[in-house]
Amino acid sequence: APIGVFDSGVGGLSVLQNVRAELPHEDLLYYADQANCPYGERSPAEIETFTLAAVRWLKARGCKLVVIACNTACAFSLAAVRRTLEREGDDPSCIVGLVPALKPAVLHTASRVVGVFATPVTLQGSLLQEVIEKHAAPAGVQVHKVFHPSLVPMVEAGAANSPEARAVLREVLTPLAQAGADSLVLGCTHYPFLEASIRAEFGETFALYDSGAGVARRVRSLLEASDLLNPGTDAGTLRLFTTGQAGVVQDVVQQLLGSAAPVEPLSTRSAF
Ligand code: DGN
Repeated sequence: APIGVFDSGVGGLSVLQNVRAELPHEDLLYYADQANCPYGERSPAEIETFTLAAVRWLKARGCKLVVIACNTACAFSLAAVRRTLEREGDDPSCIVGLVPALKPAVLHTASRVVGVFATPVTLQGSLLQEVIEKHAAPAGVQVHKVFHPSLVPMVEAGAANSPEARAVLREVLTPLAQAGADSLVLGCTHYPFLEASIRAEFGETFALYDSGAGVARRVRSLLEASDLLNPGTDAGTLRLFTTGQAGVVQDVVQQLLGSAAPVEPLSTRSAF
């Protein structure tokens, strides 16, 4: 059975790459909800509806585990999605969520000032608040939250390395550097694709943290614990589906993954 990976768009591919590297023999199904992207400024109720639709679709395609590779979708909705699945008789432990990787940044920062770069929903969400209270506050580490609405659409448009993206990054991250931050948590799964642009503008000013590798290790340990790892030795397959326009998404996927991967259209109605 495959592993399902879900995001509002192509951002979750940054997590998928980590899962693929950790578990190269697993088959993967990727669900990208471009019809509703970006999620960053939507209501928690809307996001929960989209997330449940995606998870149900991936489960209906036989996924043994589903990764919600979207911080925004997890910020308010992760617990609710798990509860709903449980009510429907499904095992909620088959869902893996994620939270901005603030914990390792707090552990390693020398300046004691850390930036979290994510969508407004993620920045206001209860999951990040819990991590701040549990790890940053007791260590006396200052957390600066930063956001810009254009960056997810730019990554979706294949413009992660454009002069426009670099100009936005300069605008958003310069105040952080001035505030003394030495660490930047990429709290949106689209943002690891901006790493080259961040480095081009800021060099080694910030140590960068994202959740991809941690999520991949968690997926491995959950599958091991339930004896669900694929015993085969062939390379796993990858199928990608979008609620948006397959042709457009395919070009961006190729750019981000560095290899051609066909994207199949998915009717939004069939997801409900
Ligand atoms: N990639 C998503 C995240 O990690 O928050 C959100 C992108 C979006 O839809 N704004």
